[in-house]
Amino acid sequence: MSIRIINCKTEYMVNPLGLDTAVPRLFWQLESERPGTVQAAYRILVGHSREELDREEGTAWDSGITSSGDSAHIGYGGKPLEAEAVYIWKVKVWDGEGRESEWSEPALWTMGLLDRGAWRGKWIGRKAEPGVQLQPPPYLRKSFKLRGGIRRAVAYATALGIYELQVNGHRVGDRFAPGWTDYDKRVQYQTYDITDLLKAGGNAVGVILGDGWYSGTVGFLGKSVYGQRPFFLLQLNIDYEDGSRESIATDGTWRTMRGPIAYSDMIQGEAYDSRLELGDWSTAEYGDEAWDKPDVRAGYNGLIVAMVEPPVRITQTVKPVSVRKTAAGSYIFDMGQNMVGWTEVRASGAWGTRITLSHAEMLSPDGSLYLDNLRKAVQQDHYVMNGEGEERYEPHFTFHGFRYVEVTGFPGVPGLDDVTGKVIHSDTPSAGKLETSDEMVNKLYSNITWGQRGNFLSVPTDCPQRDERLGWTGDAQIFARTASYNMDVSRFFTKYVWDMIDCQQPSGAFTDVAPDAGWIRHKMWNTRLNWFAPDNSGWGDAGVIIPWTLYLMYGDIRVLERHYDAMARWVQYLKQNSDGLIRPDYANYADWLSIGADTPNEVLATAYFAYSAKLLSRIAGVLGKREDERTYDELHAAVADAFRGAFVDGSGRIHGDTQTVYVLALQFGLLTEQLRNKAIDRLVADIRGRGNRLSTGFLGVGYLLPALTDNGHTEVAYDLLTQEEFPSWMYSIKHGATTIWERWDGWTEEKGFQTPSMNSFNHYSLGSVGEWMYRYMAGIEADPASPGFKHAIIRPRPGGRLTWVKASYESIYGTISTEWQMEPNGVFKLQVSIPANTTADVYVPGEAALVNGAEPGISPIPGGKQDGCSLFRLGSGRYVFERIQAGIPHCY
Ligand code: RAM
Repeated sequence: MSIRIINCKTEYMVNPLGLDTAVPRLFWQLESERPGTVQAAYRILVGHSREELDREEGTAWDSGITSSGDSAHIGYGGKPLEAEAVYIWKVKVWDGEGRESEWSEPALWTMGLLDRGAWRGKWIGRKAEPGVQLQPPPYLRKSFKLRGGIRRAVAYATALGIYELQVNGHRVGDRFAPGWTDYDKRVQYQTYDITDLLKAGGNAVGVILGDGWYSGTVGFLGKSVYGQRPFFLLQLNIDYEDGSRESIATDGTWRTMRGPIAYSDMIQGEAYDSRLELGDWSTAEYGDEAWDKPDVRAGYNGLIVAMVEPPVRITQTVKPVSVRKTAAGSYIFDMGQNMVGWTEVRASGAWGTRITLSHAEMLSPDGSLYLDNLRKAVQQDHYVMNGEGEERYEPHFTFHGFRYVEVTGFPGVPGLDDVTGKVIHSDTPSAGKLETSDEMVNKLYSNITWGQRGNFLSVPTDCPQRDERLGWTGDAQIFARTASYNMDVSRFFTKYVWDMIDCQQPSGAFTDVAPDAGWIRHKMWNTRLNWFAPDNSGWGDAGVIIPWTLYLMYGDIRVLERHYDAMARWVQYLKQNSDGLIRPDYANYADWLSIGADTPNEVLATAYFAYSAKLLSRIAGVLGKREDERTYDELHAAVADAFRGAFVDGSGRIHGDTQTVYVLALQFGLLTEQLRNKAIDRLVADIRGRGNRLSTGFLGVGYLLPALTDNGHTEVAYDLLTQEEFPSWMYSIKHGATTIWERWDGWTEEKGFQTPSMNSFNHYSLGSVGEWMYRYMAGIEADPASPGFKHAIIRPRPGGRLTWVKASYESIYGTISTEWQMEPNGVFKLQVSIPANTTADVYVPGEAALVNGAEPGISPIPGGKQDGCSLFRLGSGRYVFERIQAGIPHCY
């Protein structure tokens, strides 16, 4: 039985191009049938070619045989990395008994442009058409001749705006590049290897340039937040076999024209007239004599950094489930799923026929599209046909949140095949799977993941349909843990932390939305309306909670190191802006969208202050900053003390007396042992008193079920999970929800739709219960002492009406899975799989034994009985446990 090395990654990616970090981190996974496999040593070779590696040479780095169990986050330790160079690497390992693996398959990364001077091009765009509100996206092109013998051609591209790149008529790259950043501070560039698309002789590069977030509409913050119109920057470096180099870069010699797109705006939709198409405009043969000179921008003062976030892509297509003709003669398609992206329409018809596609999440009672909740967003795309055979159309720089599509002007009668939904989001690979014996719980899980798909688009947005779509930090933090079980969000959140840092205020305050995009200004203007809070508890705290989540889930220490000072500034700010460690009550989002329970702002704010201090202490500990660790731990204790003094009375009642105050006080360590018990009693009494209903909003909801389970009330947690009466998760499902709603009462039997000014049906925050489903129901828990699931805590909590649960999670070390069944005869079975080079503590309810698995005969660790569970300390392998003594139904 041998050890194999699989899934070699660099900076969390498979063969990434264009890195700009001086020390890329390497990852690999081990695979072995031998139970308890651990890595004892590794050797990494990094060179410039496969041949070199075949000779077992690492001209860039030979780590030598290094004693270490680490197989993730191994920092490159060789010669200084050179800009644009290709690095190929492989690794082999030795296990605890000295057995040697084969070399891994070679993996690679390339470096990008490392200094500003390497960008020799100019930012180019097209002058605005006078008097036109929504401008047509410019087309830009350049043709050029190349010699034969091209060895390698790499394009580095970015935009202030968003771009679609074409080379010799072929589309290159993904959607919505370069993504959303605070363009005043930084823009990301993308790297494309286009060697195969170029040829000796004539070549051409073409670009369609959209406004995107840069100059288009950003939520309700208006148009042109960062600039008036978009600009594009490209550096194409061509290396020949003979060692010479040629470069093509954007400059005044390019040509520009408007094309068939009249406008394409994220919030306003698109209009496209196919009669104005430009033909093969991105090929060398195209005659661009009639095209104009581009407009050259003076320069750009922000940073141009390599792409951190994963690209936005179409990840799947959706077919409509039904279509219905309306009285007005249009057709309404039901996609069967509230989704985000756009529709592609297929039609054959006469020249000049105008087809309009309108998108909405819901239908009004009369069966028409429910558009009121879109506010000022126009989720409409218009297409004018050219009449030449079968035509297909999909928009370019816009997206919509919808389940229903109304097609107006279709020539003839459209069939289900004439409309296709395209799902777009940041391509964060799926990481988790979860299935249970209960169909409604499965649907809830599906709704949670669709909410993530719909809202992780360059930044974590709050909603995808109305004129908002902003990176609300509070929403992001409460959902971050759920998100990272569902999908690999390592790079997505690494980038989002940059967004938060870029708009951290001089005071130290983290903002409510990131990128800020003018929200702070907007808010200050609203001060007149008494609406201004310089920070919002639970929102700003995302600046500490999200980096901590990246550490917990991926073992990422770099993010902690890099942003430590910023996090410390936030905690310092909280301290300075409090009175005797009690925070003011201005944080006016409170426990946003709670239902029938108002948590006082100052209670929430003080609780979150304590939590940020606590996490910062742990982060300081991870970074070896012992003094800070102690200081912030003491600060946490002092804030907790102040919290009790100000808000908790002798009977254990916490000011506000809401579920959220108890939940946060319990989970943030604010109570004494005695007060904990009282808080638990009050929490449970409140839930029971409401007929097993919750009342939590965004800030409390994520901690609600964990608080119950951590404190011996798993049954109450299950009662809430499967509650079908209003307000509850299942209430929305009973009424047809396919995504998580923004509000518990987004729609009710009594009142119908909630106020349209704020009623999204695709908002992930209340879906933060996904975290509990993985960590508690399925029992796959991270261990902060050995993060990234190097050591896992497996502790499933059976309960409620569920008879089985099956879950898996792709950790950076490999797949962890759990599967439990509660059989009618009371027998409880648990199957667990632990990846190589990791260990786990497995808690099985009651008196349990290993009945089958990697090493039969393994017994619970002596004295390992904990909280009514048998505890097994295990290495990698597959194991099956059974409770041998029936009658202890749950593990608390
Ligand atoms: C709304 C959104 C968002 C929330 C803020 C406070 O606009 O619902 O999710 O974070 O308000």
